[in-house]
Amino acid sequence: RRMKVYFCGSIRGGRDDVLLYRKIVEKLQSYGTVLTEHVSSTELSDRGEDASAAGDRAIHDRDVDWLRQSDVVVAEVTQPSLGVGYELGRAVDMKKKIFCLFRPSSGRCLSAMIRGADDGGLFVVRDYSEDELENVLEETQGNPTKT
Ligand code: 6K6
Repeated sequence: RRMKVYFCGSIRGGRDDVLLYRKIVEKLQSYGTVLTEHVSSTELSDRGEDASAAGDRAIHDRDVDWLRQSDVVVAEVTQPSLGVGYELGRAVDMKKKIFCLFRPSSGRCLSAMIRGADDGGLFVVRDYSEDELENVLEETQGNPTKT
């Protein structure tokens, strides 16, 4: 069975990093099924709207359901997003394996509630720069399950 990856990235929190999300999702797709491909859609604005205007409750319920089904959660947390923070909190409660990727070069300081959640086990925060992306994503594959 192919591994299911839940990718988190900012939508209404701001779309500045969408091209990076695209690269991450493309790489993750070589490891397994990415349930949340739309997060990296360049069609999706920061209002989180595209042609399929699903209501917010439907989005929330579907995403929580996907989160439950996922084997691993990968979040790009440089652009602050309430939705991503919420997903990570829910994922901790579900005891999922979580990788948070943060770029210090942004000049931002990551929330203590994310940085401080790193337990060196299920929840890992990884600082990286864009040129390290490939290697960092490989680290999210505990045991290589490449296609
Ligand atoms: C409709 C069709 C495609 O996208 C939409 C509308 N918006 C969302 N669709 C799916 N997931 C969403 C949507 N808005 C937020 N999320 C989830 O929350 C994603 O999984 C992101 O990781 C996260 C972003 O939260 P905000 O607070 O930055 O929007």
